[in-house]
Amino acid sequence: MLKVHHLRIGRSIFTVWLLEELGAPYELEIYVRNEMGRAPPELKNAHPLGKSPVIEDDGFILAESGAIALYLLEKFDPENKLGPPQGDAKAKAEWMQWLMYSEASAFAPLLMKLLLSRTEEKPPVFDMFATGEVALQLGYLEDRLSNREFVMGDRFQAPDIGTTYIAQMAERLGEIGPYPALKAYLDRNIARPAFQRAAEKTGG
Ligand SMILES: N[C@@H](CCC(=O)N[C@@H](CS)C(=O)NCC(=O)O)C(=O)O
Repeated sequence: MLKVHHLRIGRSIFTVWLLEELGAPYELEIYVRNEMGRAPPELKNAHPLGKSPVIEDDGFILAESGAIALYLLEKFDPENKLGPPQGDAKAKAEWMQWLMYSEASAFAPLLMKLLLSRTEEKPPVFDMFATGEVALQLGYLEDRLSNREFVMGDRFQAPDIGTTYIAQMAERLGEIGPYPALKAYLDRNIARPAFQRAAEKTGG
């Protein structure tokens, strides 16, 4: 059975959420962060980078949430309910852009904010960059969601999973206040039964 190596608390809950949305069978191996908030060394037994998510499917090992999402869709979504549009190159590329956006553009500024929140020192070069970039990324999402229920339109699809992760991180960092459409989107998505099951099974 497909195994997910899940590090609490972090983005691999979103791999589990996708599996729950797809109704796919899986088992979980759960790891706990150390006192510095880092992964324990045992996660390196699953993948040399020692980061999560990692999936293991009959000896096939895969890391990187976006690639994992595509693999799971290919394997468990034969009716293509949550996957990319087929046959239209532009529509598919736009869908892929949104699948990758959360990890590629949105995440780094939020991570920088998170790290800055853990230290007294706030070097202006980092602080100003993070503040400006967080506003840019969250403002972009706010615009996108101000007239759409989900990032691709009126239907929940796989790119919503990573985007919800960004919204959740923004909320944890106290940054979501100025973005009501993003906040409503977050609340709507985490109320989904599949997310609730993932949260319960992983412990967050
Ligand atoms: N780009 C990778 C990032 C993986 C990653 O950094 N995962 C974090 C969890 S949120 C992690 O394992 N951090 C633990 C550490 O770096 O010690 C992905 O999306 O899968």
